[in-house]
Amino acid sequence: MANENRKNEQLDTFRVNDNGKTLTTNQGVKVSEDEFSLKAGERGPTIMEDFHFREKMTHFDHERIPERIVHARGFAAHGEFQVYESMKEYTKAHFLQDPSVKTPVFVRFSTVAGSRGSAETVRDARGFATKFYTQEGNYDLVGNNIPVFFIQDAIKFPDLVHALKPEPHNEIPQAQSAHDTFWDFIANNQESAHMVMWAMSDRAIPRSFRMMEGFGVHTFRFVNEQGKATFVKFHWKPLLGTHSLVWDEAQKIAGKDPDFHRRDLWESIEMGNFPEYELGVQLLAEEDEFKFDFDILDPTKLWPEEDIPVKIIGKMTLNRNVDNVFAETEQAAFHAGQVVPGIDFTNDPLLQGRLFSYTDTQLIRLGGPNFHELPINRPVCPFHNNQRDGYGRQTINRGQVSYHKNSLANNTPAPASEAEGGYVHYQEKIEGRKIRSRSESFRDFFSQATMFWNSMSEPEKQHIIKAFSFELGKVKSKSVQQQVVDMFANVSLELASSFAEAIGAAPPAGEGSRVTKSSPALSQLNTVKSPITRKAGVIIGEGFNGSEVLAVLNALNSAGIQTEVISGHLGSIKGADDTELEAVHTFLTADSVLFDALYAAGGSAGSAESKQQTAYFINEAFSHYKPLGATHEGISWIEENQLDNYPGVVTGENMSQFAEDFTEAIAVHRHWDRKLV
Ligand code: HDD
Repeated sequence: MANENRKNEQLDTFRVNDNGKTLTTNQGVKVSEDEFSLKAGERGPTIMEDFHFREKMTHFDHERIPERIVHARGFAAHGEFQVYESMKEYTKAHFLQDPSVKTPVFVRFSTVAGSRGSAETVRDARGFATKFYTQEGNYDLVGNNIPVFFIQDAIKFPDLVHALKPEPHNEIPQAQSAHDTFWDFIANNQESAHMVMWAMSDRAIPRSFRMMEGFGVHTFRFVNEQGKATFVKFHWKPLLGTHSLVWDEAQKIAGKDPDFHRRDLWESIEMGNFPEYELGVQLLAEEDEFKFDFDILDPTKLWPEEDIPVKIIGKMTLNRNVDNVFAETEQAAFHAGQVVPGIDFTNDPLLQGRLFSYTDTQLIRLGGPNFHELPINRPVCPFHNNQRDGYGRQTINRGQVSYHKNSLANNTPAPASEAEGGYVHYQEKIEGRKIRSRSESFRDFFSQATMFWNSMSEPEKQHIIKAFSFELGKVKSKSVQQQVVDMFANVSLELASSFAEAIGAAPPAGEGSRVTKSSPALSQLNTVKSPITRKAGVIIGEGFNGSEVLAVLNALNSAGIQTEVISGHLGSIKGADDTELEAVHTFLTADSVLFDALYAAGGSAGSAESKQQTAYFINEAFSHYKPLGATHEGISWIEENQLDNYPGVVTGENMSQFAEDFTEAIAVHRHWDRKLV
């Protein structure tokens, strides 16, 4: 049976609309006055018996809860998941059996380092946490947009996070890794090399939550009805492709619109442009566990897609925004250990530690053991056990019995056998001594970091060099800088020498890497290119060529491109033929960094200030390698700035041809072959 609406139906029982209602206290007593506290005389002191004042103030005083220790800044949406074909051969997980079953999902995207109010376009990994409300209970796939992690053992997680977060003596810098303690940690924990390469790449500055991949990171297990296990790695692949900002742009957006990513997600869903991601799995037979030159339990390693292909097995569509960010997004409690029958863990020492940490953190963050009763966290299937009481308990468990085994309630609630759907842990044979150490098979810290470097296109390599140069340029300790230079010589001499020079460090001491392997799937140059949902700013002045510009806008809109008009003032801008376009931005309220492309549509160039602003907008967009289009008087705006004749700069006299060429240029995303002078 499809359960597509179950979560929504369940949430509906908790939804309240206060609009048009009478104001009451939390006890339901109607309130007669909400502006003045009860006083002894008009100019006298407030009186204790003012229960409305006391309740209102007490509630307010307690409105904040601790933010997440990591991933504090996040945004979420509801949706649904459907498998394309039954995965019965590999897993008995119910939600992966039947293509007609729609499983409700809730996905929270996040940055890692920043506080709850920090900017969203910072250089950082992005969290990609999915809660599947399956008929067999909640399954959480708590992943990132980077397929590997900084450390191999969870016991180092507090150290990593302490080093990454603002430094404790002055709480600087916010939401950034560009400081001494982070890089000191990296240089002294060299297993981090591979993830650092990703973090310094374009992956760490995504264009949109809708345009980034997601990864479960760890190796998990699928288990089928026959009890046979298969190793599995999970991937989310965005249908719009994987695209990034450029660093200068990302930093500017952080100031111009710190909510850039949530606004993008919110608006896309409101407009019906539902973000879609395909679920992919890499499958590995148990007998092949030791066939690789890395340990498949090591979370600093990925499985190259060219060696172990990603099998696409289903699709997730995010189609509904939350009603209330605190109630849903903030109170959502994800846990890497929340699995359903058919999905099991491996001995990855990072995963094992996560299995403890997530429940523990919710206890402090959500104030006690009943966080599973919060509407967003409730499973859509029934749940029964002997757990009782605790802060904020909502369930009214009836009856006398709250223990197992019992006779007074016929020994219920009773455990289910495996055949009845009871979760039975995979019976892996384990032998070993208790020992605090790391397997030798986890020792190679650099080969895959080099593979990542080898897989990058030239512009991507340049971005990585610049990112290292920026980050280490902010580090004050010369010793730390040098340690990092020497460390990354193990990845690539070219890389380490380039940023050593940029930061004034000594050339690297190492010999470089002999690894020649590359994995084309890692380069974003090979991603899906699409104009759909891209945002083009249309710079326009009074007296523009109405019918022709409208024809261009219509053609762009039909290709899926959103257009928003920017002009010297808000409101109606009149064309020469009395056509009107609504300017929704001025040069003051918008900025080129907030658009994927600019179209200089002509009309009067306006005041000297407007002319200057137009030049600023198009030059900035150009320097961020963005597509520029121009028709009519707009062509001269481009020419005056000597930006014509560059790749991705499209000018045209024939409107339909122009619209077609400009759409193509927008689909390319960024024109790296535009050599900047
Ligand atoms: Fe974690 C939150 C992803 C390692 C401990 N983690 C958190 C979130 C994501 C991840 C997406 C935010 C969930 C949400 O939106 O509410 N974490 C990862 C990935 C990891 C990883 C992909 C490595 C593969 N995490 C990791 C380790 C530990 C933690 C090794 C500790 C042993 N993570 C936490 C946490 C958080 C968390 C402290 C903070 C808030 C929360 O759990 O609910 O428990």
